[in-house]
Amino acid sequence: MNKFKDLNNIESFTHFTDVNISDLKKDILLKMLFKMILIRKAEEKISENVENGTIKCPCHLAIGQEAIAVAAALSMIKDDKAFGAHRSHAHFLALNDDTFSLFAEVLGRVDGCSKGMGGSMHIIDKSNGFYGSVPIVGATIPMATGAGLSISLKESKNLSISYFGDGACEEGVLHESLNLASVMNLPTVFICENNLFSSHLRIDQRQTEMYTSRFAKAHNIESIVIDGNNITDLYNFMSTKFKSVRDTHKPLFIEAITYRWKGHVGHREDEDVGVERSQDLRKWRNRDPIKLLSEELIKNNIISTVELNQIEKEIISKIENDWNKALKSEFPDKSNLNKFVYS
Ligand SMILES: Cc1ncc(C[n+]2csc(CCOP(=O)(O)OP(=O)(O)O)c2C)c(N)n1
Ligand SMILES: [Mg+2]
Repeated sequence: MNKFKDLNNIESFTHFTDVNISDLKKDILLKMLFKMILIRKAEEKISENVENGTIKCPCHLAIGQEAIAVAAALSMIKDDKAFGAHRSHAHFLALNDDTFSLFAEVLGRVDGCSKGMGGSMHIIDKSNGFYGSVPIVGATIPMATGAGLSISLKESKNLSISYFGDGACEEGVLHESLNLASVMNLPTVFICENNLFSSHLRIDQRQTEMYTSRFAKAHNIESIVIDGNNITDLYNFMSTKFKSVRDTHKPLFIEAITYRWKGHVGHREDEDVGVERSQDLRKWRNRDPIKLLSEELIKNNIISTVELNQIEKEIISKIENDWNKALKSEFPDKSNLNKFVYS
């Protein structure tokens, strides 16, 4: 059987669902909208400044994938701990809306969330539950699992989250972590953002089927395949299920199918050498998570087009202010070079 028969025909993806705002309060819907637009506009700003050379560090953008991080952040409570990877601006911003410290970090300035010593792939904000990102693919999966072990030993009602991509499922450490979490009943939520690509290789060039949740099944971990561009489905599932993970201390695997609009790294739409993405990209743009939610909000008179434009305007103005403020922040002193290195 060709397990990839759907891959070139996204209309036939069976997990696609319609955004459904019923049962959700206006304040949560507006938070979803605000956070997704903030992340989108912040990453567009970063993209622009990678292109013009102002940002020197490599930036992996998650434009198109915003719904997953926002739904998870809105389902988290105090002392839950999330761990990201190389593509984590959205995971960070969904928790803190702090475009200033993200911009300062990608610019390598002292006011950055990692004091300007890390750049785009080493971002952290423990005070808001983001326990850091690491560019080594798979590296934070055992850290999140370890955080799950710590929560379990303390018998606290919290959880840890590991964000990773479909490519990380090809690393042994994912399988070791799933096994440990399952055997030891750890409250860790494994969120696979399956964007069908790892660097320049599409999933059908690397794996024998499209869905990574089969790895959770192999370790007897409850799993779901979900529409990663549908914020209401993601939120309804996560907000309910996270509660039971905190209560039962059993792991959970969420496979959110999505698509990144940019190439693997940098500002271009398609840096995926040897892979033609333009057809797919056109279709995925129709499944823009922001468009899907805002259309539904307007249709149901939750907001008007004028109000939507106003929200966008306010976000753009915050981003311009924070960007200009970040540009004025100093570069770290050379004496910092070994200051944050431990051995
Ligand atoms: C251990 C390791 N191998 C290879 C790389 C190079 N690399 C960086 S990101 C990436 C792709 C990861 O793909 P995926 O996990 O699907 O995440 P995505 O980029 O799609 O968000 C690779 C191979 C790395 N950073 N670390
Ligand atoms: Mg991927």
